[in-house]
Amino acid sequence: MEFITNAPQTNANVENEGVKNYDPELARDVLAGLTQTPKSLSSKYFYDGAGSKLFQQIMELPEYYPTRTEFKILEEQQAEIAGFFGLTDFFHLVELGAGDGLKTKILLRQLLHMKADFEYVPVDISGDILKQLESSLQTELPALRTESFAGDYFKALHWLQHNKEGRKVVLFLGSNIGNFEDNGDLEFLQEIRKYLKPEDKVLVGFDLRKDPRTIRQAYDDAAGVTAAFNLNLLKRLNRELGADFNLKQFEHFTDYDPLEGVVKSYLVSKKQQTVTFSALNHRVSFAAWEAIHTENSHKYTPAQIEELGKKAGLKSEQFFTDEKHYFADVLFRVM
Ligand code: AVI
Repeated sequence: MEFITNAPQTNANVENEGVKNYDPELARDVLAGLTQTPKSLSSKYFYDGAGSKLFQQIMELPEYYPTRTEFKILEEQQAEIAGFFGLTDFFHLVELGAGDGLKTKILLRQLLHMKADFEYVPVDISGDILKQLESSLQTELPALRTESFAGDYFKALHWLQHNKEGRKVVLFLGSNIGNFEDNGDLEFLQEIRKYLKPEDKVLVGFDLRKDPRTIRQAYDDAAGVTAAFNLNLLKRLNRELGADFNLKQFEHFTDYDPLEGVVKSYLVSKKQQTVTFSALNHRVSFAAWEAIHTENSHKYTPAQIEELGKKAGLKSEQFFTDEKHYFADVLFRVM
């Protein structure tokens, strides 16, 4: 049996020899994650071009209820939600992780209809997605004032601090808050809170606890799209770091723990194998059935949401939810 991690590699993988310029942050994170026990890879690396497309497909799956449910909440309660933003004076409507803005356009249309004085500031890690969003907004909502920011959330918050004076309403939709590790959800809200003033507001999407089977199915769909989404991470490492993961020798596994309220997703090695990262001169060994943790997806109780807000210095002002109480968009004000 062979247990090699981080061993220098002598024979370059010919197939991927071309990888010269790799993202050093990706390389550092991947090596750190795959040389620790248990192994892990960050879910933030899911979203390359193919991963973003697969996520779009996930959002349309019959089993994946969060997107549909949040869409309905926004559609049915748009006027009330917009009213809570406070429409008497100018504000920046900042959206962290704007993506294709499909859900947000419901609120944007409503705000324009209510003659609100605001500027929309979409933030996303992907500059390409922002360009597409900007051009669709130009055609669909030409009266909208927009300035976007491409970068990670923390850089965006820093940029906002120095470039967008005045009142802010921050949107963090889609239950992205559930994808942090450990106390990352609290730390993230605390970080947002640091940049806010007493008159500012935050609207956050939370996936709520429900029948554990409903939750489990949402992350293990019959068509295998979520499996492809998870496995695409290995494809990305093959392409960007010259790795030689054989995708047939890894499988998607996911489970929901109703006590913890977390869906945990893994890529499991089906046999004992060694993967070579030719661009990094590293090899990583996997035991048979060894798992790489790839994602957490937290589900919340209303009490947990209030407590989370309180710890971050945010008071929950209103829960906007659906009739089955599957999902909640929660409006917080600064305490
Ligand atoms: C982006 N995020 C909120 C999704 C979720 O539900 O945790 C990502 C996802 N992973 C598998 N399916 C969807």
